[in-house]
Amino acid sequence: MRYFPDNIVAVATAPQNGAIGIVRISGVEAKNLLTHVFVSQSGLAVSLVPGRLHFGRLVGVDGVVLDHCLAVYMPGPHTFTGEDVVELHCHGNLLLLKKVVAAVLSLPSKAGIRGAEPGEFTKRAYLNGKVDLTQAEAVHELITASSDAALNSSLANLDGALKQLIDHMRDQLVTVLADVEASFEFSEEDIQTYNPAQTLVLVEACAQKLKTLEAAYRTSKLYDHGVSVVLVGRPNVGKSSLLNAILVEDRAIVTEVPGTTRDVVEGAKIIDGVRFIFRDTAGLRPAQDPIEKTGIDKTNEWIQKSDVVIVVLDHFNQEPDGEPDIMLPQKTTVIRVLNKADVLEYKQKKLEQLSDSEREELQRLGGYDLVVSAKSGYQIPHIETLLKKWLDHHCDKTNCLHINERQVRSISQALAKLDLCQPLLQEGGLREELLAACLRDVIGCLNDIVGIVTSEDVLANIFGRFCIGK
Ligand SMILES: Nc1nc2c(ncn2[C@@H]2O[C@H](COP(=O)(O)OP(=O)(O)OP(=O)(O)O)[C@@H](O)[C@H]2O)c(=O)[nH]1
Ligand SMILES: [Mg+2]
Repeated sequence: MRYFPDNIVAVATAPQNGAIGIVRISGVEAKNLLTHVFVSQSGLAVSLVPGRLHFGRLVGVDGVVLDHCLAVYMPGPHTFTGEDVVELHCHGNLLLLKKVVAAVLSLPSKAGIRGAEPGEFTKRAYLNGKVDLTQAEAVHELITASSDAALNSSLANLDGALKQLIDHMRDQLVTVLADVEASFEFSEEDIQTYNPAQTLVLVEACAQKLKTLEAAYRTSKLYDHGVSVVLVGRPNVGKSSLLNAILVEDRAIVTEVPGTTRDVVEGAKIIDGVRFIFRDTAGLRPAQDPIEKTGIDKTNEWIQKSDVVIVVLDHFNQEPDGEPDIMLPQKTTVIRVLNKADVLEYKQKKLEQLSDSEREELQRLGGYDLVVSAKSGYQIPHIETLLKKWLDHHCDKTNCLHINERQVRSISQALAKLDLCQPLLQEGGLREELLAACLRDVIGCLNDIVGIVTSEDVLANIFGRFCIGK
């Protein structure tokens, strides 16, 4: 345990009015500070039982009652920060909570009391060895998760799943490194202190695990930022109508006038536990009007930035103006949707009335993925089905760990170093110094992930993103 000389205080709940607001104090004098502001209903000092919620009144230094509240005192080291912690469960008025914090800050304190910095409670938990860096980051990721999938993977990290995996890998590599380094001692004699074939198997197994974590990063990114889906096409094909049909709400303006949508209109929907962000855009056509031109520029930007592009068409076989000329990035998935199935005809039938085989024939001939009607709702759920398939293909749901950008940088560096180890082990013979150096680098990268030695800059960057009070 590290000793922090001062005490910190902050509102721990969201900065808005609510039923309950919590003020948290952590530090060596937490209990003492509490006894100065908290009295029983009758005005007497409360004898605090650790871990028990006590009902009483909060009083400022001038003796004025600030609130009726519940207070709990939790002695360290079995607390979140590892220090003595006090929580005041007040009425959730932000103005009131600020007064409570001000009252605590004005108390006499030998060690000093100050407002906590963003993420400082979690930083103390990390520095006191209560959590490793992956668990500390998981706290922030859990708070900001916007889908079930993001919640579950952050929770797995909070439980220590990533830490355990990295620790296990590192322990194995440390043992091998010790054996390889021992060979330096016996360089003159012909003694092999490690088994190159077995070491190679271990190195390959570690590389495989790290590759799985790299894949988990791509999945985590989708969980964190959502999947971006952009609706594009010529004006009037029904992009805005489709957006509204997918979201089941009147989100974008729909009119029969071509060029209605100028700006990007977006809305989100959770599909299979993941957040999809749908964006309706200005129709693509040669435009003179500067406002429409700017809108079309934005359409093209979103085509470049999105994971999935839904190209909407409203005439089969031949578009009157030719199909829109869309510059698609290489890896982007394109879904071609033929809209207005309620009015378009094929084989003298409305598209909605086609048999399955006729519809498949039409889709194949026109290269459409789907025939829909935004107006009647025909086949709209199938857009979700296609997006679920996309998700199955791009998300590794078997891997439930959350990997962030900082972690994946170290994972990739470790992988690059492991790649160097492999030929050294295969070729054999007198390359132990090089092998040991590579293994040391890999271990260093793994240490970075869990935060065994981490610079103050990196910590400031991680915890600076937290909210105050966490
Ligand atoms: N019959 C029929 N009409 C539709 C359908 N979808 C859209 N429309 C009509 O087509 C016209 C244009 O619809 P929008 O959704 O505004 O088209 P848009 O592609 O967003 O058009 P811009 O914003 O101008 O680019 C409106 O009159 C809609 O009512 C459909 O499935 N069937
Ligand atoms: Mg529109």
